[in-house]
Amino acid sequence: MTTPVPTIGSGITLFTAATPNGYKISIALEELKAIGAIPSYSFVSISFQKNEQKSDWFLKINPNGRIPALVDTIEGQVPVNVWESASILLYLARVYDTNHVFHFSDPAEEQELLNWIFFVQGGVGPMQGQANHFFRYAPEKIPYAIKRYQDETHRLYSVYETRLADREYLVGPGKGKYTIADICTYGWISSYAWAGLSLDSFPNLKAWLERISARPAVVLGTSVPKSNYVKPGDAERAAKEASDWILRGMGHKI
Ligand SMILES: N[C@@H](CCC(=O)N[C@@H](CS)C(=O)NCC(=O)O)C(=O)O
Repeated sequence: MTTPVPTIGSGITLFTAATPNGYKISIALEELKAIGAIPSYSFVSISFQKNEQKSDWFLKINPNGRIPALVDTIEGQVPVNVWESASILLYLARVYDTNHVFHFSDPAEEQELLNWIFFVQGGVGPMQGQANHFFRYAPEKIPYAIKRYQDETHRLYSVYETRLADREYLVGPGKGKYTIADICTYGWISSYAWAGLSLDSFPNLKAWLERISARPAVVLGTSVPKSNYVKPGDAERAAKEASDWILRGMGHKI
C-alpha cells in the first residue's frame, strides 16, 4: 500500500488526525509553544478514508499504522520516530519541558503522573474506543456490547470523579498542577458524547473538562487538524464515513 510520501523538514513533524489521541499531541505542542519551549511544529493530516496510516512510508514511522506519530529531526542527529500518544507526551516532556512546567522534577510526583497516564492508556482509551465502535460504527447494534463498554467507561470515569473531589488537576500537591497527565486524559473525556456517554453523574470531572477546554492552547490544539464533525445533527454522516473505513480495514466489503 503506497500513498505519496510527505516531505519531512527539520524540527517536529506530527502525523495526526482529528481524534482524541491525535489532539493529545497537538494540545501538548501548543502548550510547549505557548511557554517558548519549542519555536513551532509542522503537522501532516493523515486520511483514514485513504488508509494513509497503513502506507509503507507511515509504517516505517509507526509500525502499528495508527496516529499519532511524531518525527523529531534535530540537526546533526538521527531523526527520532515517536509513536503511541503517551510515549510522545513523555518524550516531549523529557526533551523540551526541561523546566518541568507540565510534569515534575520530584520522582514521587512524576511517578503519580505515570500512574494516571497508564490508567488512561490501559483503561479509559481502550474501553471508550470500544464503546465508540459498538455505539457508532458496528454494522449491527449489539446491546450487550454497547452496555458493557459504556458501563465500564462510566466506571472508570467514577475513578476520576473521586480523584477530582478536592483538586483541580489529576496530579501534584495541593489542588494539583496541569500536566501531561491531564492532557492525555482530556483527549478521551472531551469526546465522551461520541461514545454515547454522559457526564451528568460526574460534576467534578465536568468542571475539570471545562477548566481545561478554556485554555488557549487547548482551543488551538483541537483544531490541528480541524474536525469535519461539525454539529450534533451531523453525527450520523460522520459515523457512517468512519464506519466505512473501519469496516473496510476489517476486511468487510463496503
Ligand atoms: N494506543 C494508541 C492508539 C492509537 C489509535 O488507536 N489511533 C487511532 C485514532 S484515535 C487510529 O489511528 N486509527 C486508525 C486505524 O485504526 O487504522 C495511542 O495512544 O496512540
